[in-house]
Amino acid sequence: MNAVFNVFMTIWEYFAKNILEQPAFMIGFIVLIGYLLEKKKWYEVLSGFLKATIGYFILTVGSSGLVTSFRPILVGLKSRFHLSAMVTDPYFGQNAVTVGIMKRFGRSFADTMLLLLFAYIMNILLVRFQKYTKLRAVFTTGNVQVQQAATAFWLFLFCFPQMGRIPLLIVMSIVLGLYWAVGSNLTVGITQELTDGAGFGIAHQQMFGIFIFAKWAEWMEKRAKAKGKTESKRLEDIELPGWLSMFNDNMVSTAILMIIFFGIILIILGPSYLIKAGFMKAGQSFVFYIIQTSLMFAVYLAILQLGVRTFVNELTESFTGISDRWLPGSVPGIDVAATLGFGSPNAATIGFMFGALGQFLMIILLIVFKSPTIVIAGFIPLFFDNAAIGVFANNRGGYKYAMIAPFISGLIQVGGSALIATWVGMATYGGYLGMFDWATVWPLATVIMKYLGYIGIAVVIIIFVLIPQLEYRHDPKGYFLIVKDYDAWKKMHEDEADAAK
Ligand code: ASC
Repeated sequence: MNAVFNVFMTIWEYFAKNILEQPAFMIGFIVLIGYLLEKKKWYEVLSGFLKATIGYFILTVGSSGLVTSFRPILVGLKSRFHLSAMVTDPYFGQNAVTVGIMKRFGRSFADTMLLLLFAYIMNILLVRFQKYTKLRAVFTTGNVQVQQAATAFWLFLFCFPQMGRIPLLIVMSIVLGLYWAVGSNLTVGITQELTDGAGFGIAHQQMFGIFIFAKWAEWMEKRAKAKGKTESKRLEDIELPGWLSMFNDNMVSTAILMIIFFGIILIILGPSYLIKAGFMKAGQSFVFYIIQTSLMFAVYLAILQLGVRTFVNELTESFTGISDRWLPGSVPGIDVAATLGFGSPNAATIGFMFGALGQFLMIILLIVFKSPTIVIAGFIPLFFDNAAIGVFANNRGGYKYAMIAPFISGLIQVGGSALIATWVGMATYGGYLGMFDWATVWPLATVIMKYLGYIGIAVVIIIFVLIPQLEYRHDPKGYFLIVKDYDAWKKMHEDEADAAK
């Protein structure tokens, strides 16, 4: 029995490490299976697999290029000024768990693979029994799930330090599995509208955040219109006149904004630090170093968007194979970076900038009010959360919300992360995940579980289970139609709007 289990686990670990935690292959294989189920010719299946995998890898080149170029610059502020501060970044957070969990709780977390297995089974079952659960999205970003499992492990141990290995694994599989399914499901409708029916949802770390800000922007704009105020145009509909017209071009506007933004940070760091820390070569012109570094932002953003364009069509076409046969009414949840290929490209840049303003303001407040934990803004939460929130808020409310929503998000990301990481003791180990949901939803769940104990676990589960039910109630006719047949949904929506006139 044990031997069978061991063989099974070896196979699963191979699969998890090489495919689940490599979303490019995960998406590639989903496309492959989808086309096989659609009985496409072998060469169409092969080219679909290759295009989807290559496209996703291109997206990764863009997103990891951004991270590896700009994360050290922000973290540089910490070493330049010898600050003892916590970096908000998923990888720093994972590292803090790995290092700190033994010291703090005397435990190590070796069950990641089992957790991934249970989570996938749970997610697929929740979608399979969609008639009851009303859940429509399957998470495919295993790399992110591993980071979240690490942080969740710490939060659960903080609430239930005595809980044994197996009960903890079970509770975590249920609660995390629900968070993945429910969070991803929340993004399905708004992502379908943003992408004009590309057929995916978001499987990442700010799903609740995106939903809340998207709905808030929409609601604010509706209210303003009802009061007869002038509408807040979408960024893509604004034509700037005269010299400002250069900002109509996404590459140009990104480049100029980033030269200002990173220019200021690089000047604060100063050439002698940059040379000592290995960023800049001795003898290199500081001015050209700033320009080149900042332009790379626009370069990586363009690569990221090319990646999205390369794989999205394959995914859209092939997934009907899977949803027709195995998982009716479902879509895959994918990396949030994919949404940056849609809507207004300028919204991503603006979201990032205003998110940074919010984060920096909150960091100043932490310093002024002598917070025990000072935060260094990590690049991943700063960019990926707020760029996406900017894109969605612009799409649903207009340009004003592409600025206000990320600004508020930035304040919350830093404030929420500082509070939770100080309280649960992660701040001591130098990092916290820092993404929007992990500065809001998860701290809230932690408070509930810490104070209500086992009843708290039940409360958290019930809240997660109820969310998709409420969403469904809100729009029973369109809820499944928007994934099953987007064009039909659009027509129904237009007819309803006409009838209301
Ligand atoms: C994350 C994380 C990354 C990035 C990437 C964005 O949360 O761990 O590597 O965001 O997924 O494309």
